Amino acid sequence: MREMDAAWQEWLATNVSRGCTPESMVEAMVQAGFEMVAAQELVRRAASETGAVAAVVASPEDETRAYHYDACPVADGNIVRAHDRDVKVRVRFDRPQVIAFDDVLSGEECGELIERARHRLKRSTTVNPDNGREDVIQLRTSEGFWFQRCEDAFIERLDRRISALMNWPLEHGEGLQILHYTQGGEYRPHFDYFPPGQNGSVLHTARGGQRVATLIVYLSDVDSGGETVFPDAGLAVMASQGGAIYFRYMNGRRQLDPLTLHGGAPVTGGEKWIMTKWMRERPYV
Ligand code: PD2
Ligand code: ZN
Repeated sequence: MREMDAAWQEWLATNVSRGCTPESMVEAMVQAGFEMVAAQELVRRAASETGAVAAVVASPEDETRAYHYDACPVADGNIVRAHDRDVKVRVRFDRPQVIAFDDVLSGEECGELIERARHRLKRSTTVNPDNGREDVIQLRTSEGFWFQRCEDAFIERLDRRISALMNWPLEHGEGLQILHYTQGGEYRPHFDYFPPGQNGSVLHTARGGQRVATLIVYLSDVDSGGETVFPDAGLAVMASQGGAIYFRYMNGRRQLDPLTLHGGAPVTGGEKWIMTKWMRERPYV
């Protein structure tokens, strides 16, 4: 494990004064062989020594403390105006922060997304925690297709609507992903954030930082099964065409909420189509 020396001290001081983000410095140090917790503490100290704002780096105490539920960015109210559409709020859940919506997409929009993706699907992957590679595994049995952010006028309209609904900048969003599950298809419980301290996460957070929130839009009804489940919160949300579920797992202190463990239950009748949007803490470019 790498140790602090004069060269790293100077590197830290220079980068803090240049205005580098704490996150990017921690990432570079982890890649160079520092332990995550040690790197966070060293960056925090360097930032406070030079008078920079240190609060943006979670201190080790913050990491071990219970998750702090700060204000959710999604607008209050029964209806949220999202760019070009009024979206109905069905359920708000505080711990974890989960919101279920109706009418995020019209039936025609759902149909168009399915038809555009249907012939371009590839078996879904998950991030290997050790090396960051994308592996095909039995825990995730769906097929997917990615649209580039704002790749044409139709996709741009949806990207803008979703960014407005999540109240998070468009540029911080990954592309829209379409997922298709056939009978028996499932996604076993997992976190959408990249677990800190795993080598594989370093690669995936280098672009845009950590994921902060997810929106899953249901493009189809499902005859039976296929609900999105939060096993530690005792919550299940049924798929309903055009509806969506939002959940937020990173707060302003950069803590991550373990109660957002979630999965896609096995589809036991019919098929399931969804679309996901993952938002990052910084621009995803
Ligand atoms: O298909 C789902 O309901 C589901 C559940 C949990 C999808 C994802 N996670 C995902 O794509 O991350
Ligand atoms: Zn997920």
